[in-house]
Amino acid sequence: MQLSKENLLAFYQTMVTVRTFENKAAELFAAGKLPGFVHLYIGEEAVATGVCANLTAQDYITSTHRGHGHLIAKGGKVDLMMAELYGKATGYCKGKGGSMHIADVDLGILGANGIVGAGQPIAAGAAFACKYKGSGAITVCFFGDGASNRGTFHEAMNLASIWKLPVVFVCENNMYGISNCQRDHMNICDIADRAAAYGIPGVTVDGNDVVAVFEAAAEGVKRARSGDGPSLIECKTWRWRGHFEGDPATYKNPEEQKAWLQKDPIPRLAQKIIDLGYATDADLAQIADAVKAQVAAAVAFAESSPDPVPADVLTDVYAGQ
Ligand SMILES: Cc1ncc(C[n+]2csc(CCOP(=O)(O)OP(=O)(O)O)c2C)c(N)n1
Repeated sequence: MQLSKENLLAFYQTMVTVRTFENKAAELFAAGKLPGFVHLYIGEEAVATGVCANLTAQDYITSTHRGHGHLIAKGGKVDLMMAELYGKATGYCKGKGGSMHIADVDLGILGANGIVGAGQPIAAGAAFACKYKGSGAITVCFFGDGASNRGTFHEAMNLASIWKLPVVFVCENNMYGISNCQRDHMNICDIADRAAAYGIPGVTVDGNDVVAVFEAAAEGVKRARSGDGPSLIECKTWRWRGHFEGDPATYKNPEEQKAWLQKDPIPRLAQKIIDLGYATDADLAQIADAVKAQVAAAVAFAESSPDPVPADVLTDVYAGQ
């Protein structure tokens, strides 16, 4: 598939926004400015970007504890996200959620989630609602290799299959569940093979190639929209950072880490754009500068925002109701 100049430049902008937001979050966390845990998606940007480029505002996604990339790719606002990371009253969850609990239902973002695998049944439920209402919308469920070992995965895949639900399961196989390498936590190489157990298509793609991800997702989305039911896409990728900020990741093989850093999805896309004559280095630098300014503005917004007040501690939560 030959994607247009507009498509590829939009991919670039999204991937650079995710990377810039996350690099800034790493810096802020190290400076002690962000309360709570932060799990970064650096290196995995092509997955969220390629998948979400197939979605409309009406479609839904479920996310994970590593959700910033999914949220940005689905249209989440970086200033409200940054304020949430800071725990400020202007954040997406008014400062009560932090990095792992950002949602924007108006944008179809059903929530990042600190419980591994929790998004899978939520995605099946959202897809059931779409089918029941005949809305034409679909749901994408993002999850990791570790989460594909949970019962929620098998239950959601089975129900989605028998009910032909409009859902695309996207496994981001970054090869680690915390410090546990995929080689040690499952006896298969390709998680996409698990689709066969549910009678649905399963495909493995290079998760660091945004165009390959886009194309695989386009197939899954087409199938879901046309009423043929779910599919499973496994995107092989790599988490550059530790499991969470502060984790030195000493369990990773340094040679493997080095090899994956060479496969950085962003310069790879930049090279493609330049080779096709769609933009110059200077044009791409201009995009990166604009994104940097946007993220700097998000930090300024967060830093100048008020803290939540103690009187609001029980508002917008279910406690006591
Ligand atoms: C139900 C549940 N079990 C365990 C944990 C602790 N935990 C947090 S992240 C994680 C690993 C998740 O690995 P994976 O699904 O591959 O996602 P990745 O972190 O690689 O993106 C675990 C076990 C949890 N949060 N929820």
